[in-house]
Amino acid sequence: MMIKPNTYPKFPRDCHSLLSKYLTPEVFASLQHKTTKNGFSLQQVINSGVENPDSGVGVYAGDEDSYRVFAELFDPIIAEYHGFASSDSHVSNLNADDLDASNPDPDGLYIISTRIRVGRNLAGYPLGPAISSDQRNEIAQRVSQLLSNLDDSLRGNYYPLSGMDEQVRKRLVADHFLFKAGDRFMQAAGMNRDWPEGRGIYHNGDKTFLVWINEEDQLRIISMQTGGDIKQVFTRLSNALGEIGSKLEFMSNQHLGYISSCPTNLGTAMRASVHIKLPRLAKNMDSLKSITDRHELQIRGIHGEHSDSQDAVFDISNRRRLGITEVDCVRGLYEGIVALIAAERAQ
Ligand code: ADP
Ligand code: DAR
Repeated sequence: MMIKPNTYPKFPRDCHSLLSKYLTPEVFASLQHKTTKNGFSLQQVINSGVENPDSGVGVYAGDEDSYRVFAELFDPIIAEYHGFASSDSHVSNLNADDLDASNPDPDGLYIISTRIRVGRNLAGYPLGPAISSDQRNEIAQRVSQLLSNLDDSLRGNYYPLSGMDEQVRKRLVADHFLFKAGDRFMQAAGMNRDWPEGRGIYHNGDKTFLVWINEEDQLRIISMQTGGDIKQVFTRLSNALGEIGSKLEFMSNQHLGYISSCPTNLGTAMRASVHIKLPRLAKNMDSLKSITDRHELQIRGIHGEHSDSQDAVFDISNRRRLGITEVDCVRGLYEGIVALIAAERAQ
């Protein structure tokens, strides 16, 4: 269901989304009749946040042009979420040699697993909310073909979601390898169209290297393993990105770095996370949150976004992704985890 075009939306009083904060009547009047080169409208940009007033952000871009055409709305949202001004430029650094982050939990007392993912979209295509079924299928074919030629430790197979055995799918999701079905936020943004057609997962034999195709981004490139060897996870991802990035042109620009539909995933588009068991801090959430806030870390549940922690296991990850390099993202997670483990021991 789409909201009415050219009608200034009403947000409930308890709505705290960045959309509701920055879509003033003046911004709405200025943007309401504009469309991007792909015909993407303001109504499409804001639909998810209007239909889901519990959104944290509430907007999605339909293409790279959205960030230019609707800059009056996207820029203040990006500035508040990432602390990144419209005049700033993003710098990338995926050099693992620059990452000084040993395993913060060598005895394996706290960290269950480490996962680092980046989102990527292909230059020359619209983003998820505006892409056509044919374009989405073309991307799935091109990317799965490219992945089938990866060597050595990255070698694996592609598994389309269409036709996947339901028990296999549920197991992959339960074991944290596969994405859940598109949520209501993605639904309202137009990202679940034709689901599950054109979606799938590639993974190597031991599921330490995975690529999601056409979920929220066209690619989610993932390195993950049990334990806390953050540097090994980062090195695997960096090597894979070097190989894949030499064969595909990713959508990016100097200002916003790698382009994603959700503005929270711009820049590095990197989320570096650990699943960490903190039974003592779990009883003192104010203390836990003061540490994650200080280190600009985000707390998610063990099944990812919009899920709950279980048995004192938390998904802790970097919150900022833009105006910070990939090495900085991972270093920031490392420092935060060191602080959390010290606080857990001191409880
Ligand atoms: P994304 O990381 O792509 O933003 P989610 O937060 O929904 O998406 O997480 C996707 C999946 O990755 C979920 O099943 C989640 O449990 C899993 N996951 C995230 N971090 C880790 C981790 N450190 N170890 C194991 N699984 C993880
Ligand atoms: N539900 C949207 C998305 C926020 C960030 N998470 C993403 N992109 N998966 C919101 O505005 O809360």
